[in-house]
Amino acid sequence: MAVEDHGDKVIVTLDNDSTTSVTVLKYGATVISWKHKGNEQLWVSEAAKLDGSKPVRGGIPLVFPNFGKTKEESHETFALPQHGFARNSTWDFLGQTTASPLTIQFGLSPEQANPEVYKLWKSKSGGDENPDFTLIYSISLLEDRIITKIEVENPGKEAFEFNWLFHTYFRVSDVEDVVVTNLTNEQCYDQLLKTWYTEKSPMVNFTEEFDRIYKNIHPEKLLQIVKFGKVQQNIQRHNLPDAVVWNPWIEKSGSMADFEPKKGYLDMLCIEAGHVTDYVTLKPSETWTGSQEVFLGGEIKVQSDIYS
Ligand code: TA6
Repeated sequence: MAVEDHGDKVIVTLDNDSTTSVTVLKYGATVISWKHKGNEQLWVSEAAKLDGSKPVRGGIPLVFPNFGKTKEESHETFALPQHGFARNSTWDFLGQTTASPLTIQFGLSPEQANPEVYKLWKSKSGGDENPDFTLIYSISLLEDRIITKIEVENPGKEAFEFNWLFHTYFRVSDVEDVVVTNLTNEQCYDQLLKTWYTEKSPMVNFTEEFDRIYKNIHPEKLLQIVKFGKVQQNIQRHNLPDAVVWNPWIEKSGSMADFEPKKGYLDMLCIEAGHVTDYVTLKPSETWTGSQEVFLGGEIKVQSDIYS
């Protein structure tokens, strides 16, 4: 059976390859496993809460309507917690939509949203109403890739603005042996140094805590995780101009109770495609779509100088 609903999660398996599968927890519509021929491509903490008590530490948590936490008191997302409420709400499983590619869908609207958190999202006009929204999340499983696509709709009477981000935790074997391509010459905000600068590394590497938001990366640029000259994962973005690259390293992972094992920082790397350096504004009856296509292997593509 290609698509199995297990109540709290949905498991999708390729008809012609039972070792390639994706598992999605309905809580947060969080992809918690993507196996390619039995090899797990995502990292999930051994202490991750999968019972809905807090956002999953790992897999592909979904960030909406705010990335991080704004300091702008007048902003309608000011009262929301870091990364919003999509990742800590239980989504509706809408079923399989297509067979080729094998695609399933999840939906979230005010009816399903975590009420304690959703109510903190104020309307742009300052009225008592919270913004009305509909999220349709599609996950496609193919031979050597997954595609995650989000549609954000505004069924309401007022415009609202939002960020979107796929907070993807990739599994890597020893992050110290890994580089990421095609971020050279991109503008980035260093969350640790609290400053903007131009990325100068031909291939970004990891030897300490790393938390950078890359802004408006040319859409043709493919972000690649490369180990010893071999491409592990490729992240192709569609309508997602920004990417956050994050590794908590020793101290930060040590401070997170749900980050286990503590050496796990060596086995993970977040490459997070999104629209986070400014807000998308959605007028009534408009729809916005963003997606990432993550595929394995292939050649190293050095695109740094082509698009700068
Ligand atoms: O995506 C990077 C980041 O914003 C980091 O600054 C770190 O806070 C990470 O997200 C995890 O956030 P969380 O709320 O899941 O602990």
